[in-house]
Amino acid sequence: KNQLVLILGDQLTPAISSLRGLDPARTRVLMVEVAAEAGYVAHHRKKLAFVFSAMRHFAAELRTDGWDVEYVRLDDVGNSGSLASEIERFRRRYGQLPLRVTEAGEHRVAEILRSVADVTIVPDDRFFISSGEFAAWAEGRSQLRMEHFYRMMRRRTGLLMDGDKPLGGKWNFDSDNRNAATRDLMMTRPLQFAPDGVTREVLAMVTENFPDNFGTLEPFWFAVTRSDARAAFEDFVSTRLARFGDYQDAMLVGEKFLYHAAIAHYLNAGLLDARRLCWVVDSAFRTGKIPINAAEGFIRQILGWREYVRGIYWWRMPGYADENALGASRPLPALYWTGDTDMTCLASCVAQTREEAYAHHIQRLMVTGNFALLVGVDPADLHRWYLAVYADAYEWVELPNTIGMSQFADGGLLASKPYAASGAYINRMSDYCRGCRYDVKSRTGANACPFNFLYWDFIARHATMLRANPRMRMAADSWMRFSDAERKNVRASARNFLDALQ
Ligand code: FAD
Ligand code: DLZ
Ligand code: SF4
Repeated sequence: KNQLVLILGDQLTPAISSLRGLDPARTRVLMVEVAAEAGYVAHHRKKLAFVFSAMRHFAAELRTDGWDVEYVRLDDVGNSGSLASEIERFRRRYGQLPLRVTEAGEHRVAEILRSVADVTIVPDDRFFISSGEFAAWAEGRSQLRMEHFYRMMRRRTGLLMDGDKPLGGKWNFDSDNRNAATRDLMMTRPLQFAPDGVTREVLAMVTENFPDNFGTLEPFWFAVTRSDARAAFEDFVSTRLARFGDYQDAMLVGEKFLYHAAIAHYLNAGLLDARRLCWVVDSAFRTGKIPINAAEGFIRQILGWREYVRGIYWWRMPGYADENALGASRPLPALYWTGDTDMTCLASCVAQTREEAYAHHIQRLMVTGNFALLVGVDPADLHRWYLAVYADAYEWVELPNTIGMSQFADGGLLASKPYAASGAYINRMSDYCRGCRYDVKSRTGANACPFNFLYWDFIARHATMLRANPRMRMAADSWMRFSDAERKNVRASARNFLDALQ
């Protein structure tokens, strides 16, 4: 053997660039479960089980394909605990083979890999656009807008295009995606898979090694192989995708997945391929199986948002992680871990996060994210929470969503306005408020929905900055028109709530 290839836990595809063109007879593949990756945040226990089980299944897949895989388990005797030290240990045992690795998805790990001796780092071409091409697109623009990026990507790929025109006559059907769900709709759940022997071993290991981590481990139902992940996606396409567009922003108590795909953890780990997903959905529209708002809504999330946030991550790191344009400094309230609050919306989102390591986009953005924005949580603290609790969380995708989209901590680089909203938004899009002890229609006082006075308190705190933003000026001006007494009441309600919060 004359070549060593390291495959990371989110590079689980035989099409990974590090293996391309290599001869299995002359290559050793190394995969390592290490304490450092399992511990850089205290990951949800379902996420840990998913990553380790998917890694073990992928190692088996590679062996079946003829690769010689050295696989180090977390609890193996001698496991030295970090990526760099495991590479070194391998070389001590088997000789100084040159290392080849696909670039890491995270700045922290990229730095580690760069520091290894005799290493070749190859680009990760699982994405529609490289980080260099994104930077070239972004450089020199006075303002970045996802919509501009997205149209450029539609043209570039031909997805949902008819020549140079968007299929369906417009680029974006977002305004058709704002229906509130009702209980009489038929809900299906994501496809579930029973744990096999490998997964059961991993579950036992996670139980043993991570007793204090957040999150319910069982029932564990995630796909951990490429073929099961594909089956989960095909099931989404045939049972939920047609309604994905209509109900993308809806929330219902107890309905954790609605019409969402629940595939981001498969996609980010490498079990699914973004190009294939988009072309399957493109073809489902062209063959009349789904409406345009479903196809466009789904493709926009992957071709648009997913690629856009990745581009911003690599363009702005490492400084991006420390941005805090609104000067927010409150430590993350304990309720994010305990779910202990009378606010039904927040309690539901935290509870399902604990059970499933999943919440859909609007729950992340408009409930947990919105609340943190309004009460002024330190964005770095919140970032560590999102990175820990979701099975799909890797820094390249989580950080820009948290720092940029949700917290406006980059001052408007990624998003054109802060996603701040009062209880009226949550009431419109969900049935949370019906069972809540707070009154979503009241603005102040002990029974008022906290999102209401917290929203106006946020507007008041940042009024000068918000007046300069065309999309927020109206809200800032409305605040100015409140009577003195009402302003005092709002600020007192907020103060009382915030004093009790920690
Ligand atoms: P669906 O709603 O069915 O969407 C389909 C796919 O589109 C997703 O699987 C995902 O790959 C992609 N997608 C949708 N929205 C986004 C987005 N804003 N950015 C990137 N990709 C998107 N997504 C992650 O994959 N990992 C994260 O760590 C993550 N952290 C987030 C943190 C915050 C504060 C917010 C507001 C959003 C975050 N997202 C993250 C984006 C989004 O919430 C999830 O991708 C989505 O909820 C995953 O569920 P799904 O597969 O059912 O998605
Ligand atoms: C997320 C994760 C975890 C929990 N454990 C491992 C591991 O033990 N070994 C490994 O190679 N990768 C792991 N990963 C994924 C890495 O953290 C991921 O490669 C980086 O976040 C870079 O994207
Ligand atoms: Fe959430 Fe307010 Fe509705 Fe209660 S009333 S569920 S706190 S938005």
